[in-house]
Amino acid sequence: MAATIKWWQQAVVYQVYLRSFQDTNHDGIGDLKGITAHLDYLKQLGIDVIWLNPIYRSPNDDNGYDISDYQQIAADFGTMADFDELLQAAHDRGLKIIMDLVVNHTSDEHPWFKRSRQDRTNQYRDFYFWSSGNGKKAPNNWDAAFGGSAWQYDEQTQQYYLHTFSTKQPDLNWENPTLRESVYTMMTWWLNKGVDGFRMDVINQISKLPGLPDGPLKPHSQFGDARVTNGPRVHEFLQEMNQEVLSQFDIMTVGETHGVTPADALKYAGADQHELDMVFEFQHLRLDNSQHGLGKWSTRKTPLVALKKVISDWQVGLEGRAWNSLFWNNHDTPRAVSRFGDDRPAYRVRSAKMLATCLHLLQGTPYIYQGEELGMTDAHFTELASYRDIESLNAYRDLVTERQLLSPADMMARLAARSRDNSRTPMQWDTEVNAGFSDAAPWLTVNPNYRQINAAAALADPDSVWYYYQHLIQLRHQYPLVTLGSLELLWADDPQVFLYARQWEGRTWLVCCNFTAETLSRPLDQYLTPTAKCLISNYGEQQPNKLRPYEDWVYQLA
Ligand code: ISL
Ligand code: CA
Repeated sequence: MAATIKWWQQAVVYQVYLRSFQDTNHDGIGDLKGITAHLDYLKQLGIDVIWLNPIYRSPNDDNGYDISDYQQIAADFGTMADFDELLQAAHDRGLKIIMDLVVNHTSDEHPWFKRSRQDRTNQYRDFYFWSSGNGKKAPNNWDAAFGGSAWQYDEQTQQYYLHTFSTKQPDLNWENPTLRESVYTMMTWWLNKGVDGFRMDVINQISKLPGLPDGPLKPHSQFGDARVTNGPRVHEFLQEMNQEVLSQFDIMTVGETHGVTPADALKYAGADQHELDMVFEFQHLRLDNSQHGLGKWSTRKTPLVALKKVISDWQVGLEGRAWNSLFWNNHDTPRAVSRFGDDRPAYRVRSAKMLATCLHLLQGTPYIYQGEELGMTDAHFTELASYRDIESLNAYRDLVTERQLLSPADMMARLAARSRDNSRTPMQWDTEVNAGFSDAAPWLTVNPNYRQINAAAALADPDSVWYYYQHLIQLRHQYPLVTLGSLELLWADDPQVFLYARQWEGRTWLVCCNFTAETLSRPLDQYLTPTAKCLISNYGEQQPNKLRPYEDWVYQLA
C-alpha cells in the first residue's frame, strides 16, 4: 500500500436505496429531493460518501437495475436538475456521491437493444449475445439469476438472447469494442458532471467464457450454473476502462463481485493492478446458505467460527496489497441486526451496536445501508402479497407453485429470512403516518415497528444505535490505527466471541464482541489491565472476565 492514505480509505460510505429513502411529491416513492432534504442528517452522522442505487431511466423490472437510458433520471426520482442540485448540495457539505454503474446488462427497452433485436445484421446486433440454439432448445443450459433459462427466444429474428438476470435484462457483449467505447463515454460524461466514483454492478461478469459452454447442472434443477464470473478477459476490460476513464479522475470505485476469493481480489483491486479500488466480496454472506441446494433460500444461522475465518482471511490476505470493503447488509440482503444479531426488543439495540463495532474496527472502507444506523429490522412479512421483489416472487412461483419442492409455509419462512424486500422497506424517520417516509401509500409496506424504531427517536436518545455509529465513524476519522492497523484474529475457535487485535506503530487495540444472548465467562482480564483504556462499549463498565449478552468493547492496550 502506498504510504499516503487515499481519501476513500478513511471514508465511511452510506448507501441510499432511493426508492425507499424519502418521498417528497406524494407518490409513495422516494426521490432525489428526498435525499437533498436529509443531507444534514447524513452530515451529522459523519459519513463521507453516499452511494446511490440506480437512479436512471428504467421500466423497473428489477428496481432500476434494468436501465433504458444511462443519461436520464428515472421520472419517479425527479429530474436531472434535481440531481445537479443534490450533487451541489452534497459537495457544499463535503459529502461525495458515487453512482451505481450497471453495464453487464441493459433493459430490453434500451435503444441499443431495441435496435439490436430488429434484424440480424444491424450494427447493434453484436452489442448483445444472440444465438440460434438448437431448434426448440436454448443455446446452453445456463440458468438466470431470477429463475428459468438464461436465454429468451425472440420471434422477430428467430434467435435467442442471453439474460443472466431477468428476461428484461439482456447481457451486453463486452467483446465488442464499440460497446466498450460507448460505456466509457457514458462514464466520462457522469464524471465530468462531478460524481465521485462508481459502484459497479456484477462487474466480474462482463467477460463470458468463449463459446458459452454448458455449466455443471444445478441440484434440483434442469439448468446449469451460468459460467459468467471472473471470465478470461475481465481484467483486460477493467484495465482498459481504468486507463481510458477511471485514471483520469480522483474518484473511488468498488466492484460488486460475487464468487471472488482474496486471491481474485488482489487482481481486481490490487494496489498496482490499475483496475478498481476495492471489491464487495460475498463469502461472509454465503455461510448461512441452504445445505440442500436451495442457495440463498435458507433459514440457517451463520456459524460464527466460519464467519470469523472468512473475515480474517480477507483482512490478512489483502493487508498492504489491496483494500477491503466492509458491509453486513445492502439492498439485496436481509437486515444486519435480524441476520447476524438479534432483533427481539430486549437485544436489538445492543446487538446492532455490537455488529457495528465488529465491522467498523476492521481494516477497509465501511458501508452503512440506510436504516442500519437506526437498527432497522427485517420486514417479517407474513403474506406473499406484501412482497414486491422479482427475485422473491419468481422463487415462490418456481419452488412452490410450479415444482412443488417446498410447501407454502416453508417458503414463506425462507422469504421472511432472506427476501431482498427485508432491507427495502421504507426508511423510518418518525412516528407520523408511514414513518414519515411518505403521506401516500408507500410502494412497499412500512415496517410497523417504526413507532419504536425511527430517526427522530434515535436522535433524541443519547444511547441510541445512531449515536453509536456516529462515535464509531469519529474513531475512524480520528485514529489512523483504524484505517491502517494490521489485524490478528484471537480465539479463532470460539463459537460465541469474536475477538481481534489491531496493531499500528506499536499501539494495540483489542476488539471484543459477544455474538450471543448469553452471559459468557472468558479470561479477558489478562488484557484489560488498569492501564488499558476503553474507547467504546455498548455497556457501561466491564465486569471481570464476563461478557454480557451481545456486549462489545474496544480497548487500547497500554
Ligand atoms: O440478490 C442476489 C441474490 O439474492 C444476488 O445474487 C444479486 O443478484 C447479485 O448480487 C447481483 O446484484 C446486483 O445486480 C442485480 C440486481 O438485481 C441487484 O440488486 C444488484 O445489487 C442485477 O442487476
Ligand atoms: Ca416521490
